[in-house]
Parts: sequence; C-alpha cells; structure tokens
Amino acid sequence: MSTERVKAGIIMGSKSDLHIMQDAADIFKEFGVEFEMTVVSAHRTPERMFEYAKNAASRGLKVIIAGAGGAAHLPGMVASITTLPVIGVPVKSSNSIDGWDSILSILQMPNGIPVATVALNAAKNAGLLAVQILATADDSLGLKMQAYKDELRKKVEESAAELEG
Ligand code: C2R
Repeated sequence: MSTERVKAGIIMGSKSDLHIMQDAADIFKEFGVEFEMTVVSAHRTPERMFEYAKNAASRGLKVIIAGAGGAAHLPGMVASITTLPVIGVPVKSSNSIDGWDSILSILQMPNGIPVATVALNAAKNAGLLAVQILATADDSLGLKMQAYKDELRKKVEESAAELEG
C-alpha cells in the first residue's frame, strides 16, 4: 500500500469521515510529510483492520491517525495490534448521538493500550501531533514546527496589539 518514504498513515472508519480527516492530510501536505490515507473499519472489515495494523510498522509507518464516529472502536483496536503511536480522532458522525459516544469510545482505553485522543473532529490537531512525533527523529521537521508555532504566537500578539490600540 505504500513506499518506504511514507511515514504516516491516516485511516478512517468510513469515507463519510473524510470531510473531517482531510484536515490531517492538509497538515501533512503543509509540512511536507509523506502520508497515505484509506478507509479501514474494525467493525465492517475486521481482517483488513488486522492486516493494516499488523503490517504498518514493517511498511515503515511511524505514526497512525485513526478517525471514527459513533461506536468508534477503530483507533483502540488498531492500537491493540501495533506498537506504533496511534492518534484517535473522534468524529461526530451521522450515527453519533452527540459526539460523546465517539469521544469516550476512543478516550477511555484500558491501561496498556493508549490512544492519544484529540478533541471532537480535531483532525488538524491530530496532524500536528503526528508531525511533532515525527519531528523527534527529524530536525528539519522540528524547525518547521517551531516556525508554525512562531506564526501562531505572532498572530496572537498582533491581535492583542490591535485590541489594546
Ligand atoms: P457510515 O457513514 O459509513 O454509515 O459510517 C465511521 O467512522 C463513521 O463515522 C458511520 C460512522 O461509522 C463509523 N465506523 C466506526 C467503525 N467503522 C465505521 N466507528 C469502527 O470500526 O470503529
């Protein structure tokens, strides 16, 4: 499914999650991180989910972002199979009551199998966290992340200066 250069995987339980998960892909594009993106469902395609999680590290991936809505078991199940860090994105989907079902399904993992859970629909933060993980072994990526944070700080300082007059 990928070449050695691909460092990050984005998976989602359904194509209907794409409008949310695209934000993570956009961050990878912005930072120049090679990534792959596909649909994998623990519920609907358990064998595919197992194969994906089992082979991810040997294919060269360093981090996986997994988004799902409702009874969102995908991130936790993938985390149970791989030793790679898994970042979970709770999606407020059509079958989600109010989003809490997705959040708690991903967040409340048992000891031993962590999933780094971001806020509801926060695929952008998932992308940024994945970049930060990759940057621990890539100085140039670390510099890009520093520049990104400097830009955020500048924007706040400009807003503050504007309001203070
Ligand atoms: P459909 O729109 O395809 O009916 O999916 C998907 O992530 C999506 O948000 C509705 C929602 O079901 C979620 N889904 C899961 C899993 N597979 C699909 N939570 C899973 O394996 O955890």
